[in-house]
Parts: sequence; C-alpha cells; structure tokens
Amino acid sequence: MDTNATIRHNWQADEVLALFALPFNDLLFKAQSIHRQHFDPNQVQISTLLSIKTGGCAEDCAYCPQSAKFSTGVKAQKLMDKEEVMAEAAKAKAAGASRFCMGAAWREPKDRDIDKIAELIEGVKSLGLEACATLGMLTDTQAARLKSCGLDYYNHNLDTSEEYYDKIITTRTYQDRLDTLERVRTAGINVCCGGIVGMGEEEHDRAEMLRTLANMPSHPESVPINLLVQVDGTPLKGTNELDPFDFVRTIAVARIMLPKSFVRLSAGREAMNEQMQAMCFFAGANSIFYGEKLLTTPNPEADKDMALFSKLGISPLTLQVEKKDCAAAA
Ligand code: SAM
Ligand code: DTB
Ligand code: SF4
Repeated sequence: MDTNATIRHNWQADEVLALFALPFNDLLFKAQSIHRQHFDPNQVQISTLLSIKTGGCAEDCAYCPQSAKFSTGVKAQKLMDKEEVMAEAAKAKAAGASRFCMGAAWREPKDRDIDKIAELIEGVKSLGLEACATLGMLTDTQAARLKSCGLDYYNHNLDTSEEYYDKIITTRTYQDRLDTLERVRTAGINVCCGGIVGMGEEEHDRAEMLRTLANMPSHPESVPINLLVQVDGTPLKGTNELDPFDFVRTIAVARIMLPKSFVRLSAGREAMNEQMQAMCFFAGANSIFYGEKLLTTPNPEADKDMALFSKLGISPLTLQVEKKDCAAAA
C-alpha cells in the first residue's frame, strides 16, 4: 500500500471525467506541475521490446496481429534461442536502452516455458539491463519463479475499461487480468500495466481504465499508454482514429492520477509527429519503447528518437542493475 498522502487510491468516476473536461492548457499545466514534483522533466526511460515467441496465439484480442484467429500475415515462430535473444539484448544495451522487454504471444505460459524464460532473464540481467517480460496470465508459482530469477517488471495490460472489455476480447475476462496482476504484485515483481486507446472506446472508458489503475492498492510502477496500431486483418482495422488531443489528454490524466509511476508513450509513435510526442512528454510521459520494432509492427528508428531527444534537451535515464544468478536463486 502506498503511504504518501499525495498518492490517492480513491478516485471517483466524476472526478476523473472532470480532469478530462479541463481546458487543455489547464490540464497540461496541472500534469506538468505534478510531474516536476516527482521526476526530472528532462529525463525519459527507454525500454526495448523483443518478440521472443511470435504469432499463433489462441486469444482473440481484436487489436492484435498475433492472434491465430485473424489473417494478418504475421508468421508464427517458436520461442527464440537464448543466443539470439542475447544478441538482441546486447544491441539494445549498446543503443542505450536501460530495460529489455520480452513478449510472447501466449494466453499463458506452460511451466516448462518458465524454465526457458528464466534463462533468458538471467542472460538479459547479466548485460546490466533491467528485465521485463509479458507472457500472458500467470499462476502464483510461475510469478514466484520469475521473481526468484530476478525479473524486474511484468507487463500485463488492462487494455481498456471493464465495460468496453468484452467488445475487444472474449477469450479471457477482466477479472483474469486483475488476478494475474495481483499475483505479480504479491510475488514482489514491479507491475507494468496500462492499456490501448483509439479502439473506438469513449472518453469515459479511458477514464475508467485509469481509475482502475489508480485505485489499485499500489500503483503500477510503469503505465504504458498505447495508441492502437491498426493492423490489416484485425477486427479493429478501420476504427475511427482518436483525436490526437484526446490522446495527449489521456497521458496528462494518467500523470495526475499516477504521480510517481513511469507513464510510457508506447505503441503508436510511428503515426505521431515530433510535435505530438513533445506534447506527450510535456503532459508527463517519461518512458518510451525504443528501437525500430515493437513486437511485430514498426517503431521510429533509434537515431530519429535520439535526434528528437536532442532537440528537446531530453536525456535517457540510466541505471545500475544488480546481477543475479538464476540457478542459485531457484
Ligand atoms: N500475450 C501477452 C498478453 O496479451 O498479455 C503478451 C503480449 S501482448 C502483444 C502485450 C500488449 O501489447 C497487449 O496487452 C496490448 O496492450 C498491446 N498491443 C498488442 N497489439 C497492439 C496494437 N495493435 N496496438 C497497440 N497495442 C497493442
Ligand atoms: C505494451 O503495453 N505495449 C507493447 C508491450 N506492452 C508489450 C506492445 C505493443 C505491441 C504493438 C503491436 C505489435 O508490434 O505487434
Ligand atoms: Fe495473444 Fe497477447 Fe495478442 Fe491477445 S494480445 S492475441 S493474448 S499475443
């Protein structure tokens, strides 16, 4: 449980809607003021993603190019070998990332998958990177095993509001997601949890998703806000695009409600110009995915991001990572 008085867990629906309804400049000023109380406004954390197991997923998440239920042209690939993953992690480290996030297109991992993932975590951490994984639903035992191998963050998103959820996914429930998040928290792994906007939801859905995150007993340490990447073949292809200002508003409200969390400007940057990304940083975003690919879709080139950082006077956050021997910890 957070103890700091500025950290609230009792947001009411109308209070959140009132934040969304503020004049744009008032909202951004409030968000930036809160941001400065907790963070250096000119530092942004950077994480690099790798899809370690791609496509062929049994779930029906309507946004996802990796679901086996849609024809999106994504080629299914088995879990990558440790050597290949290490080579990608070393590249990410050399390019300046501080965290390496491994994503698998699974509904949930099998116990024998966790043994392989444990080796990958150990390898990533030996390079001095923070390790993050997103593997779908977890059991208590799996979460504890990942923690014992030194996993720093687990990403598992709410994706949207509880009310809108069944328009997007039918193969697992909102409660399933909350249960996994609770298991990750109990295991002592940092929680990375956010969602996607631009899926045809209403403003009150974006408000409710943020309210669910902020009213958790502890705020997720990392909150990815993804703008839907519309992929051919997915049911959400052709959805009306979200007004860019409504995207920035979502970032600002997230910053206000989750003052100490890293708010990540996540998927969708390829479709944003530099001015919009700068506005998101002003609204309180202080983390990005870095490197030319997200999981299966493109992301801005690393050089382009570094040039943007330089124009804005932003520097990437660097950290010291403790190394851990997984075999000894298990
Ligand atoms: N299979 C695991 C799961 O669903 O938890 C892990 C990987 S899954 C691809 C991780 C997250 O990526 C999803 O929860 C969703 O928020 C995000 N995502 C997937 N496709 C996306 C898209 N087209 N646009 C934006 N975000 C997307
Ligand atoms: C998150 O919230 N966004 C990332 C990460 N967590 C795993 C994934 C974005 C995926 C975008 C679509 C794709 O590249 O396949
Ligand atoms: Fe599978 Fe994850 Fe994509 Fe859903 S978001 S279809 S669970 S890979």
